Amino acid sequence: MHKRHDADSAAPRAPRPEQPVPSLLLRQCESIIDGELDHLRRVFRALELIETQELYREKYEDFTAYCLARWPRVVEWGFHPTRSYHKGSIMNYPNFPETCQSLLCKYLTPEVFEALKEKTTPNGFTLEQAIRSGVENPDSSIGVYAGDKESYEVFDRLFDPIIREYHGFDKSDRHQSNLNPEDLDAPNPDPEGAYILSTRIRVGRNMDGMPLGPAISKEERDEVEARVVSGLETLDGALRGRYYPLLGMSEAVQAQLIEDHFLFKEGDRFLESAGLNRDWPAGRGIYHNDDKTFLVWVNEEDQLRIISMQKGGDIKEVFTRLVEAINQIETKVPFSYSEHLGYITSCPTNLGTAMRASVHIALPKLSQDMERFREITDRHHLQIRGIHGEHSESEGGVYDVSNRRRLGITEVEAVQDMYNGVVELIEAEKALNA
Ligand code: ADP
Ligand code: IOM
Repeated sequence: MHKRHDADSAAPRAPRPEQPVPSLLLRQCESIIDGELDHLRRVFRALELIETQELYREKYEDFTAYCLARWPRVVEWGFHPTRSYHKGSIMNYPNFPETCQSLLCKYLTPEVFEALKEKTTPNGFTLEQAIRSGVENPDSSIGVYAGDKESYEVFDRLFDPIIREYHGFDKSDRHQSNLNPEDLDAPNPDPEGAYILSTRIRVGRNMDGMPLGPAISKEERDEVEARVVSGLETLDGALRGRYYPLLGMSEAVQAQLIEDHFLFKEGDRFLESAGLNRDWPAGRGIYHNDDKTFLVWVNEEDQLRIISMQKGGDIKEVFTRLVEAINQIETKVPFSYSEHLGYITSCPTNLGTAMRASVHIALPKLSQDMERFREITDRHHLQIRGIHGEHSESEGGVYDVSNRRRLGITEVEAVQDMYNGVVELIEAEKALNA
């Protein structure tokens, strides 16, 4: 039951904010679910937060526009001037800051927004959920997530141009796969180990028939974990290992695994806004062999991240181990796949091969001329990251260089892109040292 509250009727049933809530704000608060104290508390917390900001007066036309752009979740909490609590159907067009460079800002035009704002997938995933990460984090590179396979069709007017720009892949194109290591031409580009510190190749996978991370329920996530772990426990040879759930892992062990680049970090704000950190840490964990050359992340951005990594630049050995792992795991766990989009992932950048092949490479001279560095990486369709993963910085002239495209090219081509670019980067660095 929905009921309107004013300051006096609401106050005795919830802790009073330290400052009185301005009447302007209260007038906006038309729908608070009756009898739900927690709900009411959250609304007041939001009011307090907003009250301290006062920024909306300068930048936003009205208070609602400000709230919707800044805290889309406020809407879920029942805070909206004209409509009752109804998850997902009440958004206004977000106010992106002028500095926003994400593909969401670029392609979520008011027309696309109007066409999609009331749509939901069969799992109940909404546009508001899909774009929340990019709205709350305007520094996202993409800013949009799928909650299920159907999101890519239901919200195609948003996803298609993003996919086209990121991967160079059109609606009429068809994805292709080649996981044959024999087709990869990649002799170690740095046998002396002067430049490449380590090589890592990963693929993302999600279980067929399950919602993706942003829309999955706790029960479903736990079921994914159980089914994946029971599959992993049958692996043998070099892939044999153990599963370490995050629940119960000591903080020290977790921190060391992250520091050593084996485990995903905690509290990522982009994933948080996408709904990917719900119920943390339950259902998450890492499987690895003794040498930590083969690892599987469970229920991070994707339900599985299958990873092969080792010190040095033997890219072919890393790829061969990964292919062996993928082939074994897919006989145990059915993966979500589409003829058009390849492997289905929660972020559109990972569709297709879902493969990111990277080296940690020391380029202290070349990186002093980032324009030249980028000219080489762009020509080979590569991306530059810092050494603690996406959204991190370089340290000591060491960078993470990886293939950027993943859809519409085969796995072999993705790794070949990385290899060819790395060879040229090493040549450029060598020339600067001569
Ligand atoms: P993903 O590749 O899974 O999308 P990130 O970019 O967040 O994710 O990287 C995950 C982790 O993998 C980070 O700790 C990062 O430093 C590490 N990593 C990536 N590439 C390499 C590499 N070539 N060698 C060692 N660690 C790497
Ligand atoms: N894959 C995802 N973490 N990323 C592209 C986030 C972003 O939009 O910046």
